[in-house]
Amino acid sequence: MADLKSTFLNVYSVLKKELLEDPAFEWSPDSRDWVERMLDYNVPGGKLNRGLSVIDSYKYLKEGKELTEDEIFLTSALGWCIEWLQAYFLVLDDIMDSSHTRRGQPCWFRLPKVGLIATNDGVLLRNHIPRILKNHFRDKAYYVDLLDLFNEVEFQTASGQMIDLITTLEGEKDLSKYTLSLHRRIVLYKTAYYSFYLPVACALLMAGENLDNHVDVKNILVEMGTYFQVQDDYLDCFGAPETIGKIGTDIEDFKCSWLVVKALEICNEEQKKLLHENYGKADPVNVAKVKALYHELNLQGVFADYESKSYEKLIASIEAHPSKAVQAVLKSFLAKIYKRQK
Ligand code: GPP
Ligand code: MG
Ligand code: MG
Ligand code: MG
Repeated sequence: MADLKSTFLNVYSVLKKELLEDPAFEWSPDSRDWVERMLDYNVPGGKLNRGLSVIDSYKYLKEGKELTEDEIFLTSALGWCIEWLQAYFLVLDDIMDSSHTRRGQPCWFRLPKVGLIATNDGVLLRNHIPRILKNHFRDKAYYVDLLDLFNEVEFQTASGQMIDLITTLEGEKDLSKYTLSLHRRIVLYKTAYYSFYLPVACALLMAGENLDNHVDVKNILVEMGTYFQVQDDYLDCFGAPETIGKIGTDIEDFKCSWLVVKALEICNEEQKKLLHENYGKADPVNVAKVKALYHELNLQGVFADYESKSYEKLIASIEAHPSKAVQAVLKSFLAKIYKRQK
């Protein structure tokens, strides 16, 4: 059997072909070329962890039973719906965050031919999800639940993104409101639901489960998602751009990042003054001063400590779960992200 990733990528080609022949639109060569280029640039180039997680989770839920061709195709299609959702979020997030690079290439909106057409491309990417679901899941008993799940999670993510953005302007750069509880609220909504809960919830629906019976799994997954976004915040400053594929902008953007929250918690008055004067400014001189302070405060050590404590807590809550299959899914996810460098 070809490896999972190449099977998954084959399904991408099938889904793309269907979208480029969508009968609800009169396609021209130009429009087809645009959408194809836009999809190839933005959808398949990431780590594909979220998408592949759907297949993995479903396998665990089937307790090792070999999946049928049909099950492999359907779990892959759901995985791709999450990758499409991610592409939609990232295309728009990069505009909102004034980012420069993503997945080792210029952000889509930075291409001279694209610019703000990228906003409409985001809308298209978002619309492709219900079209994929309609093409492949319309007859399933869980179709309505699937649509509802994607809608709920998208709403939570957009709401998280909203608080991520408005905290950077409200009260004109007031660092005193940047606390761990505000940070937690932002990352729970903007990242944890779509990145961690959604893949497993898709697999549970396909396995015929009622999501209301799996609140405990959801709670563990969103904890893991919170840890994942703390890593993202850490890598924004301390990661290698060649490895993470993007250049950090959190300091320039005055983001309520885990790093600035921790810095504020442990700094003295003089250091706090330096933060107030330099955080949230685009000038590289200001950014360098903030980074130097992060080093002085040993935020790398503080993060390493957070990382091992989070790991232990997560393992303990996973092991408290009654189902061995669920434990296996959750542990495999955690292993994929623990101490990640990208
Ligand atoms: C990640 O934040 C959050 C998202 C990508 C959700 C965006 C949601 C929208 C509704 C557009 P981030 O800005 O820290 O991610 P990155 O570091 O990858 O830019
Ligand atoms: Mg961003
Ligand atoms: Mg952002
Ligand atoms: Mg980030």
